[in-house]
Amino acid sequence: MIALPLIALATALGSSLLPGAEAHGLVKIVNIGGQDYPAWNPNTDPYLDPLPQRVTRKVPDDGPVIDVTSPDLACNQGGESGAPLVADAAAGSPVTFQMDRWPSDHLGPVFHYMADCEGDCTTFDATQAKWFKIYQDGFDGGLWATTKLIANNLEVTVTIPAELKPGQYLLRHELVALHDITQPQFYPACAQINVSGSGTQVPDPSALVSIPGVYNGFNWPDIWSESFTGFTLPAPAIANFVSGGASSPAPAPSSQDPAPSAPSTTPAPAPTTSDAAPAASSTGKAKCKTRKTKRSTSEKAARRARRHAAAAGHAKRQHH
Ligand SMILES: *[C@@H]1O[C@H](CO)[C@@H](O)[C@H](O)[C@H]1NC(C)=O
Ligand SMILES: [Cu+2]
Repeated sequence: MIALPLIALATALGSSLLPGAEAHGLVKIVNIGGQDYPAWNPNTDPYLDPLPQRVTRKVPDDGPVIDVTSPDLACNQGGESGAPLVADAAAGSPVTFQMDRWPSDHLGPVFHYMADCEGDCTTFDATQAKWFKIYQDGFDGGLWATTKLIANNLEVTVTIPAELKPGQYLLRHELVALHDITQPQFYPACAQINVSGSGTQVPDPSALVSIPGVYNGFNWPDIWSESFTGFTLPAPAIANFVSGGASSPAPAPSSQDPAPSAPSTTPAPAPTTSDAAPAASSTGKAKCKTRKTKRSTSEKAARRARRHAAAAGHAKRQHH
């Protein structure tokens, strides 16, 4: 009887001590144009010779980006420069991102953005991209998007806008974890896609945002607060498309400033005012930090978090 939990614990500890075993999550596979593409795996790919050719840009590890002003927010650390391959997909077709794992306590929204590479994605600097949002899922029916992702085989599917004009685009997948009320965590990853089709439209220039920039000043909620009832998604809204011709128009300069990160147009469904303003940090990458427990009602969650930390056996990463 007692053997089961012990075995479970031993297994968890054992696997976490293997090199590269981690406890947050990485994109494992991206299905683009009906084809599975393994994502860049920082635990194994860097050690292979020759280096594997991926359609996803590099990530250094499975940890979060925590500084919303860091260039790493675009496509993660190392993802500013291109991957060698671009995956073909038709406009209007689905793209599925599958994670290798995701901790159930890392609750938060899921976003997808795209950006025109203005030519060759393999040489395109992601920090210069003008992004438009094509997918967002926050908190609905008592469920966070990350919870739904876990229940959905660790997958989330987004559709390439059918009207989008052909060309090469970055598709940015992003999970945000809000379990640490002092510090939201961002997990971005970018795939390079060659969109085909007869579309002629471009995102409405007013929908274009810079990353970093998009979340500047956004007040992420205290999801553990008793008064937490809903989550107002950060701007921008899902992009509308307008006829835009053959060449990429220069993005309006006004889209560069962080203004779009104001709360979205919908009236706030009573978001909690978080008293834990995200502290600016000097580095983009961070370890998964301990969530501050400020209410006894959060004890259950805190215990969960401690279990998570114990199971993860983080010697170096100080997860929770
Ligand atoms: C992108 O797709 C178009 C249309 O299918 C094709 O002609 C072109 O060669 C592709 N480009 C790349 C870089 O794969
Ligand atoms: Cu984590």
